[in-house]
Amino acid sequence: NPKVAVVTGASRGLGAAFARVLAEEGYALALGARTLSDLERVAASLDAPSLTHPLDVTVPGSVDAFREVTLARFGRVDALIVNAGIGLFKPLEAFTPQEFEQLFAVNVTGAWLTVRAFLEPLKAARGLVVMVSSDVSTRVFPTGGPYCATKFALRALARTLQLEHPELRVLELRPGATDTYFAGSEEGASGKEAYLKAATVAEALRFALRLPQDARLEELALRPAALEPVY
Ligand code: NJP
Repeated sequence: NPKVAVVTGASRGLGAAFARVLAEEGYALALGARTLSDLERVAASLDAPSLTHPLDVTVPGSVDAFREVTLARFGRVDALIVNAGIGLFKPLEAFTPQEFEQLFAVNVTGAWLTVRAFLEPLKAARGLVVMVSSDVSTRVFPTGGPYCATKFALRALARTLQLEHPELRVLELRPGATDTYFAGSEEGASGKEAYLKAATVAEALRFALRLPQDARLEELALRPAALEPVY
């Protein structure tokens, strides 16, 4: 039986690129996002056994249903890619309470609900959990306050998960600016020529998958080589 990987936010952008690398590495795939038609297009482009299921990570029942169909089809989970996330950037006082809460609902609560749902099968497989955070999980910038706060929080969750479940391997994957549909953008839109390609970030996942299992790869940060470094 092939190893099984679960990817949230797999319908486009980084999640679709992670799915491609996982398929190439021989994993069967459970792909979730809200837009089923986009998910199905991704799945059809992959040479791997896969299931697609509508998933809203902010809704506990939706996350649990995704877990149930995954286990019913594949019976195990070896890797969980906690990738679904949104971005919104403006000065602190310009956020509405709804916008502020939605960022945390998807990026933080959604990540926690996802990990919680898949924890038992992951532990049984001594599996890999990849938390897709950001290069801004340890720094901030104007207009980025709420988004950075969600990624600081995700880093805290990743590390707590590792402490509480040492049989897992928890990787915090930290991409810098990447050319996706993030924050209302379009893949390939002008102005993002210097950004990382999603496929490049996915090579970091491939490295983590191939690394001998005596290592716990805790963190990987990537920044676009064409942009000035920032720390
Ligand atoms: O963004 P995008 P990325 N429940 O918009 C899904 C982080 N990151 O690939 O639900 C379930 O192309 C959405 O699908 P749909 C970022 O914070 C990025 O760049 O159908 N899924 C789509 O598949 C995020 O954690 C950059 O709308 C939900 C996917 O999420 C991760 O990378 C830099 C959902 C988003 O695809 C992937 O983002 C960085 C929900 N409630 C970190 N809401 C960057 N791009 O520059 C959305 O540091 N999705």
